[in-house]
Amino acid sequence: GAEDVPDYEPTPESLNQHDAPEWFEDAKLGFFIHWGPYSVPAYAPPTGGHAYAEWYWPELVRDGSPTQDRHAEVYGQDVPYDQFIADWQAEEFDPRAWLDLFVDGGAKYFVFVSKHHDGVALWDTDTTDRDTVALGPGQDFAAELFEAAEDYPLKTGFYYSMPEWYHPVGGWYANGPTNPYTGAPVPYTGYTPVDDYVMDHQYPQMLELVDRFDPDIMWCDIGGPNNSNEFMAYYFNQAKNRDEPKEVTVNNRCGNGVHDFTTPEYAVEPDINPDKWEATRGIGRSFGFNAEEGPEDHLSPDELIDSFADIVSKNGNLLLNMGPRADGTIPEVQAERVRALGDWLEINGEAIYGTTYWNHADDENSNVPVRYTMNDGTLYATALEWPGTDLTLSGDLPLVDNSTITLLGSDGDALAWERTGDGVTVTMPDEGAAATASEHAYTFKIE
Ligand code: FUL
Repeated sequence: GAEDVPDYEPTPESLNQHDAPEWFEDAKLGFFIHWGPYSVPAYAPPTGGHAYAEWYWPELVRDGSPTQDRHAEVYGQDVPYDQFIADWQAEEFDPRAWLDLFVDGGAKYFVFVSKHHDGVALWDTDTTDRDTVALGPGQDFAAELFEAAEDYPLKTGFYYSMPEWYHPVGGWYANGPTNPYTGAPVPYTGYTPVDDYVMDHQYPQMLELVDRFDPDIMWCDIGGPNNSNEFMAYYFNQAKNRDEPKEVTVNNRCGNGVHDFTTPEYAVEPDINPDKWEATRGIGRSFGFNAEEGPEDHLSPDELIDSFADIVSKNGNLLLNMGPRADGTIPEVQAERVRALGDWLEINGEAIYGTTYWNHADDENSNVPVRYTMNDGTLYATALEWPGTDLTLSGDLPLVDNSTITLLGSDGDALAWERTGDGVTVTMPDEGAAATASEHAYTFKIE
């Protein structure tokens, strides 16, 4: 039991004994939410700037950027970034609508951006007035979301940006930006003076998130100066030493060289990586909502599902981001993609949740791209395209005489198969029968 495990010490050697929990390995899918003052302009240029709309502020103060020109036109050149905090009304914010969508999409967890690099905290922090309760929306979004989440079968997580771009002491680009037109310093609204960025601000904020909201995941970003050894020892030990212990987990961006899992961004591991990893990206090119993007900038359901099957076959999870509008609603193109994934998982989820990777992720012998997963004695082969009349698979499949191969979601009849040369040939059912089973990718259960 967990109580037999000695307490973690605040050293990388001790903290690296901690691993991604089984629930995280099994979960495979989480949704990420990037929502903040940057959701008000909801702008990133199609070219010539940062594709991430949540990077609006540094783009705004970058001389000659497309964001700067457009900002002057739409808002006026003297309007500082912080005006968007005041303008952010969040008038349609409904945590249950988000949580319902997470569940419909098949997620087992979510990660909520508690504070991005702009330094605006989305909870009622005691450390500063630069938060959404003292300013702008006047609401404690983290509290509302986490309270509502108690009624949902979802693990919970926080993203937390370790540095702040323009925090007056020891931020990332310390000493703040100036207005590019006038050279005047721009405000850091709500700033509460501190001596030591890490010990008076960052570390207390991270402890607040844990103590008030009890997240299952702490997803740091950027690293840099930190007190993460102390933080992680505290986080792991309080989870382990309570009456009903639970297992929490951390990513690899807390700045202390410790991780339970790594986090490739807009990237996927080329092959199986036994060290647990979680791919993250937006459905489009940005995390924060970018109103400039059209449907063609977003993953199609087919691309999304194929990529997800690929990730899981290589020991990854997918943390897929949604960027709500400033009012709190999730744009339909994003919701649609998420529901397509959920529909696919309704049929094919047994090849995903709770599985592990197999001997190889893909199949060099198959006639269409295939990805494998394993659960106890059952092997799953997911064909990313409809194979036609036959599906050919690798000769190393663990098939014995009475093994069966069935197509998930079909009528369940076992398909004829035979060993042929170097491989295995499976006779496909007719497309009509299978099309009712699933769309986008087709899972064969081999037992
Ligand atoms: C990055 C950030 O800079 C992006 O804005 C986003 O939050 C992504 C998940 O992490 O490092």
